[in-house]
Amino acid sequence: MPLTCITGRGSLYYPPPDSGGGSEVGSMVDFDFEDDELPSFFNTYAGGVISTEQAYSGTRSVKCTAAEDEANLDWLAGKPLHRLTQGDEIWVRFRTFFPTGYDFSVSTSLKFLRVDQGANSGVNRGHGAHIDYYLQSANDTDVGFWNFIQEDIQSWMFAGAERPPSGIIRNTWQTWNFYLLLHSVASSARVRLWCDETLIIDSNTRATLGAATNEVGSIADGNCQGVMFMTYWNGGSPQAQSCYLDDWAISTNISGAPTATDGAGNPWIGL
Ligand SMILES: [Ca+2]
Repeated sequence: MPLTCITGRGSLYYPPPDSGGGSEVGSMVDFDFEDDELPSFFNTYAGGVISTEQAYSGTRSVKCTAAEDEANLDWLAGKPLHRLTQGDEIWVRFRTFFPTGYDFSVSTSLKFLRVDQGANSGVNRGHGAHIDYYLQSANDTDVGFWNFIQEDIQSWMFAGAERPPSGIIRNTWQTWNFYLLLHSVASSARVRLWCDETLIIDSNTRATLGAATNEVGSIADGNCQGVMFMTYWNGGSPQAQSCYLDDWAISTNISGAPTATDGAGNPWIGL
């Protein structure tokens, strides 16, 4: 299997889906959103528009807008070229800009940084329950806390004051990295989340797959949702508002693990 990294940086290029015949090319994607249209990687939900209002790299980013009371955001989700199964790993990196006044108020949890996983056959292949970081207890001034849930298990990783601070700063570009080691046994799974250079969550207390045979689906799987930024706002956005995203990169163990490491030696895509 070739360990080819496909980069879409600065272009719309993204290879066609593999035929499932074992000739998968890599799933490394790296988008700086400097073109006129969203890359075709965002094949599940392409919500968002290219904007020059804010940028981390170059002069453009993706502007993601919620209307007041809008819950179903459908912002930026894409299916990888190949399926990921038990023992596989995925790294994601992107940058966000939440303007001054951005109101995170939500009825329960704001669903953030999601990956869809599910059964390995049928129309719902790779689609079943989400692997989620949720933002909780945030509002018009507070930036709240992170929590984690793999929805097949319905058990929060953190409770009450144990939840790690979100670290969100309004009106500032921030870089988020997350890592998942996919496994149905908690002690063999791993979840990590970084805000800029800070490792906020590092845990193997929750399984990341609902069953040993579950998969993160590929572009060949009709109902799977893939890797998502923000897709649903419980109770709806409290106001009409926009945020911005730039420099989205995804790598897997199949395309090749990132060679960069954080200060503790953990592989990550990096800043
Ligand atoms: Ca850019």
